[in-house]
Amino acid sequence: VRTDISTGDIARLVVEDRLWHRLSRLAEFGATADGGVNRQALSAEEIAARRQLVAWGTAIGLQPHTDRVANLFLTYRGRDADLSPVLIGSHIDSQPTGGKFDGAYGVLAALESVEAMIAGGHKPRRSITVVAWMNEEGSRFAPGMMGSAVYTGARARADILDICDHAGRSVREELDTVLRADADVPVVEKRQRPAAYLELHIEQGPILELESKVIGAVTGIQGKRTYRVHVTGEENHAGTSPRSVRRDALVAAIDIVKALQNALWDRDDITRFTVGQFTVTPNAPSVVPAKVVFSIDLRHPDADQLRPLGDAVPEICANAAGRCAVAVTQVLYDPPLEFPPAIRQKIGRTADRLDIPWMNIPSGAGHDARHLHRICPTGMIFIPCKDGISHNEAESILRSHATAGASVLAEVAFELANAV
Ligand code: HGY
Ligand code: MN
Ligand code: MN
Repeated sequence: VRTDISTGDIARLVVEDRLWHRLSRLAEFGATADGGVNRQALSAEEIAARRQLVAWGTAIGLQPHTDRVANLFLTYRGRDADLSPVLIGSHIDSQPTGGKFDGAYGVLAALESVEAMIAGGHKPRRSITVVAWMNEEGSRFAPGMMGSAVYTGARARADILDICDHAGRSVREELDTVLRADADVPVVEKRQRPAAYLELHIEQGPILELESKVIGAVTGIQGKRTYRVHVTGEENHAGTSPRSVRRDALVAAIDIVKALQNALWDRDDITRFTVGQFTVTPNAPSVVPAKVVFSIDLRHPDADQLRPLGDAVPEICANAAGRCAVAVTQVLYDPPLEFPPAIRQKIGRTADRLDIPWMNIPSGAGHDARHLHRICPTGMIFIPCKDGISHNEAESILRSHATAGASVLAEVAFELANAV
């Protein structure tokens, strides 16, 4: 057993073919016809993918466990297993038209990192636990980052159990199904804070590619406020009801979205405003829409901008609703955050030591690292994705970049787990 701090010898034990094979294999769970994945949180596809992860982990001696919100953990026991572990991972749930790498890459590269340590007989002082967080994406059950939020105490388990998907299935029901499918995986509630958390992820933006860098040492995550807007009108006959008496929820919702777009437009294109979900009821061609429910995803890197922009949303909606009623509920308010420089600098030094071009980079996308950052020293590592495309079936990465990311993750994770 070697206990010295690795000087790149773990990186050399990362096996590109094994990592790439697993990325391709995991992408089969929920594979879509256009080359992406639809592996939604707590779905049958995700259950199958979990089983595959557990099989890969146990095959190399990792100890699997889960918790009561179906976060999945695979632990490589350290020399001093009583010490708090270093967690490394991401998520395996996807958007409905997701890519093969968002989340899954971070989990599989974490598994590869640990396998490289084991192959070289490198046993760190602290245990290293590979983690797949439940429902990061929040597309089936909103809000996202549910598993890491409950794990870190940002949300109470009781608060998420009755959240339902479009089909009316609740988190409670689906959690039961997942935990029954994993009946052979012990359910263990968190005993202690992690010593540190590292998340490797694709950038989901174009900067690394444009700057010809392979590794991003992530400085922080921009702020995000999400809302659900209910516009209520009155269904009526499309052929007989005069415009003068209509209360058309769709027309009102369009006016509201246009008013929001105008109010949130900024010259330097920093603000991110998205209406991604938009449902019309009864959604019948000859019925004046009675109800529209739509989502708002508002992001900004500056807390002093995000606050007033978000605070103005309810009034903008009310002023543009015409004769319809409108109700605006804020679903979450995550302020911008900055990761501790110490871990970020370790990432940069490791990339230098491995002779991999790197840069500091902010994250426009949200990640479970947001929640871990509140309870332990946390860092994120990015690799490029082609044209910065993500949340899209065309999402793709280079094999060499996948390996580079796993190499940096393995070295930094080992160093953190060996720190005295
Ligand atoms: O939406 C996000 O930022 C994350 O990719 N789910
Ligand atoms: Mn992700
Ligand atoms: Mn995502």
